[in-house]
Order: sequence, then C-alpha cells, then structure tokens
Amino acid sequence: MDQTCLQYSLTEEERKQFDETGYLILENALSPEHVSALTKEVDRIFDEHVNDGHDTTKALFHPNFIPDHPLFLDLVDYEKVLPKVWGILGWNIYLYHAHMIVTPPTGQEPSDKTFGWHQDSGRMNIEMETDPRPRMSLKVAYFLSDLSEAGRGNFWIVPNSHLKNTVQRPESGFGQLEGAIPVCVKPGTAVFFDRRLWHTASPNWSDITRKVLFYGYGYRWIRTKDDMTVQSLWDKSDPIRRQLLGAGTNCNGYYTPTDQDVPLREWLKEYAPSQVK
Ligand SMILES: O=C(O)CCC(=O)C(=O)O
Repeated sequence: MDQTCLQYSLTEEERKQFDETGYLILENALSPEHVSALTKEVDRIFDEHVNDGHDTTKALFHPNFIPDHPLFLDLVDYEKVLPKVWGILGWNIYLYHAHMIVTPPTGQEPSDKTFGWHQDSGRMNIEMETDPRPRMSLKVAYFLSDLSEAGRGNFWIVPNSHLKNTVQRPESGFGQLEGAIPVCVKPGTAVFFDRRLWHTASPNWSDITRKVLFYGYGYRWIRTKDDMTVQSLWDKSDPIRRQLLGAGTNCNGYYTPTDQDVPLREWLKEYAPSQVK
C-alpha cells in the first residue's frame, strides 16, 4: 500500500461527525471515469441475472461480488477510503461482507408505506446485551448512479440513531421513522455508516436505475456474512489486501493477532505510528 493514502486519513472533524451522527459522506470519492468503469461491470452482472430470469422491475441483491472483477477487488483497500475505515475501527479489520444492489424503476406510483428499517447484523442486535450495542462494523456505500434527488431508490437513514437500541415504527404500516431522511448524493460519493445506524433501502419511483456497491468492514473475529469466496485472490494480493480478504495464520490469530496476521498494524507502525492503538 502506498503512503500517499495517508493524505486521506480520518480527520478529527470526520471522526466527530461519524461518532455523533453515525455516518459520514465523502463526495467525489470516485472519479467520473471510475464510476463509468464500475457501472459497466455492474450492468454486465445485472444483465446476466436478467438472462437467468431476474425480474427487471425488482431490486437485485448480489452478494460476494469482489471476485467478479478486479475493479471491485481494488476498492477493498481503496486509498481514499481505507484510511478512514481503520481510523474508525482500528487495524484488526477485514471485509466481512460485500454486496451490490441494483434497484431498477418499479414503474409504480410513490407510496408512504414504511420501509424496511433495520440495524445491520441480525442476531447480533438481540444477543448483545448492552445499551447501546457495540459498533463492531461499518459499511461503505459507493453510489454509482445519480441519487441527488429523493424517490430514486435512495438509501434512507435516521441521523444520530446509532446509539438507540430500539426505534418507534409507525403502527399503521405507513410513514417513516422520526427524523428519517433520504441520502441524496451524486455519482461517485461514498457514504460510511455505523452498522447500528437505523437505515433502509427504498423503492425507486424514478426512471433512473439505482446502482450501489456496499463494502462491510468489521473486526477479524467476526464471521463473514456472505460466501466471500475470495481465498483464490490471496496469492496475487499484497499483505494488507490479504488481511482485508480474511487471511490469517491460524484461528487464534483472529483473536490474538501476531505480526503476520495483521500487516496493516505493521504498516501503520512504520508509516503512521500515531494511528496505531
Ligand atoms: O439498499 C440500500 O439502500 C440499503 C442497503 C442496506 O440496508 C444494507 O446494506 O444493510
């Protein structure tokens, strides 16, 4: 990994924003050319699913997409983003989950039905007994289509909700959570969000297909949340990327890492010692 990435280290202002609100928006994380190249691969994958019978009016949830193209692999340790991820979570991290979502126009009229609000990680939210629950992981969402207006299948969030274990859902089944907002962003924007932030997908009532890539980073002792068949990529990856793709010397090393388990820590010790905690 090149030291130039350190210019993108998490700033104190960004840390405060993430800690206080549960999310962080990074505009122009991807150049227009980068967005176009990624979009081409997303479109190819969507078309393959359509050829296999996927309904073109339904959202496509496609997990485990890192092996599908080198451009997806390159975002695992993307220099503008990874320093902020380790700035928040520390160095004992890896990519535990990745999914692509394509949300085509539904062709339906807008409705106010309550969306699928949730915190990430399923049973973690029931079996963790603390209040608030611990952070454990975050996701980075790379928005490839234009979501600068609401109604385009936007990602919705409730800012500042990450420390709330429960939220009040409308009993009628209509309306959204109090304080909810659509995240309106341009193509190329990356949005970091704490897994505890209450969030949801929403229907696409526009005529623009929504395209997003989600990269989930968590501690190395968390299990993968999708098949993550990335082991064949280990050999051609540098040590830090290998760590992020789940490599380790043995099971104990996920809990009590040696230097070989966490080359990211070794790299930080050498190039950014103030960031090693
Ligand atoms: O598709 C979206 O906007 C939301 C995705 C989501 O809920 C998730 O990644 O947990």
